[in-house]
Amino acid sequence: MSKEGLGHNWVLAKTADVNAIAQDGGTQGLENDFLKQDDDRVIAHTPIIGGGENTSTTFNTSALDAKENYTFFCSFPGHTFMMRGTLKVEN
Ligand SMILES: [Cu+2]
Repeated sequence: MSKEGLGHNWVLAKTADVNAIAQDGGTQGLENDFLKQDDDRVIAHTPIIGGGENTSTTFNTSALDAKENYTFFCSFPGHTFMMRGTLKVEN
């Protein structure tokens, strides 16, 4: 499906920040990738893409803390609770 109908992205944040980021982003629209612009809580994110599309993002893993809990998720409205996973940092 198109990104307008059923888009997805990949957003990385501290687990404790995920729900607030998703709530704030839900009203920001596709043009903002359903994220509040310049949200300091977002460590990395891709744009929203649709079926058959590819995207990527890069971020500095040395800034991540092994004692912190990180979650990656999709910020498209309604997806955040189903489309998520855990990022573990080991050093
Ligand atoms: Cu999604």
